[in-house]
Amino acid sequence: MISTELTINFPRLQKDLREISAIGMGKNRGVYRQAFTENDLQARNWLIEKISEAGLELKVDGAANIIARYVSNETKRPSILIGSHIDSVPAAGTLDGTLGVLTGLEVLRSLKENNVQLEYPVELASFSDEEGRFGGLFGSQSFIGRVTPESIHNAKDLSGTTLIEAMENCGYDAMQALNARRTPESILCYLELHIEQGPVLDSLRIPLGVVSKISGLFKWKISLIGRADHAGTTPMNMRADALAGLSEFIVEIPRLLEENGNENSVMTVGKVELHPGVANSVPGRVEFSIDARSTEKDILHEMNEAARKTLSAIARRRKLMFEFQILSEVEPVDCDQEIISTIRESISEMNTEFHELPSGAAHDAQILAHITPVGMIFVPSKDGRSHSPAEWTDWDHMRLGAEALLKTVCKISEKNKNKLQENHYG
Ligand code: HGY
Ligand code: MN
Ligand code: MN
Repeated sequence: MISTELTINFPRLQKDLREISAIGMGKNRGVYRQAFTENDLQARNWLIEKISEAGLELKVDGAANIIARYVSNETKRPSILIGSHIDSVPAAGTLDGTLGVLTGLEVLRSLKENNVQLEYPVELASFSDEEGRFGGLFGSQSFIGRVTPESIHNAKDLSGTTLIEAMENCGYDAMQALNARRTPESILCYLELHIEQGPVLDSLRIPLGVVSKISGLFKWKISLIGRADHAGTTPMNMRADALAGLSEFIVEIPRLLEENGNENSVMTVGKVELHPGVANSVPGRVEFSIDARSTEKDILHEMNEAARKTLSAIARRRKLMFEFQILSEVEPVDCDQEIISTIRESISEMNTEFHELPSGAAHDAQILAHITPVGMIFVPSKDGRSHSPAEWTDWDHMRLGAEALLKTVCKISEKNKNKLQENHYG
């Protein structure tokens, strides 16, 4: 039986967070740790050093996922896997992904320092490029064997840098990602602690969240192509103005979601580039991103169809062409009911309030869900802010989240031990 006094070393977690937050901290206190950049590499090296210092087994797989492992009894049993990411979007906060990796590291260190005897190894994975500089969830997709030589070869960021080049600059061979696949039998289940990145827990003043389902998404890069013309001499009715086309599409988004989405549906145009992009030329070409999300697979499909139809109707009416590139498509998933109830039990034993809610953000957990049962613990985001330097979570909520993660790992080991014994006598 595992001692109820078992706890994490919170001051150490705070110190870790302060240290890694300084890596890639740029202007206006934003974090710039995009995947396979110099800053990401520095953070990777920092994490590798922490894992080695803790005396945990360390591995960097073919997709450059950093993996730590704690084994109490030499067993060939599958691992309880904890994961998240330390790469960030540009001008990010300090917690998105990183808090999940650091609390996972703290769980493994606490288990090891207290020589806790579990029935299963416990692993921590810091997955590469979760944020999708090169499409999305590259590290966890490789971990479950969903990358191909073609998908690796074609992956590039919005400025045209290829994944192969970026990984090579960091000393990795991208094609080795083909060797990162882990068999489903080697993983018992997957847990991820993450900031909510939305306003629900903060507005309810509830310290912890248990995730019921994780939104799916599609992410496109679109080019609308009209004709660059003189801004002074071209009559309005003779223009093929690409930006006017995009502007009309953006105005259509609320109607498109009302007709085809549900209360969890969102659609965002987050990046726009104009060509030639000067005041006295009619925009002949506009390149932009569409990021659309829903918790329901069929609704996401409706949104996808509706967006395509709306774009082609606008292009036709305005004499524009449009090119289309799918950057990423990720299915929505349900979290595992047994893990959900184990997380609920753990938090209840801590006499702490929690709320069950869906995740609007994508997470590595929804990739792992294709090979193993998954569960997620949320901590509140102040004012619901994320992907911004305003991102923050109360220290006490971080501590509660880490304690809940540790408790859940021990509970899962206990529950499955009994299951194993049942199987043994079954
Ligand atoms: O985009 C997302 O939902 C996540 O932050 N990668
Ligand atoms: Mn994240
Ligand atoms: Mn993110």
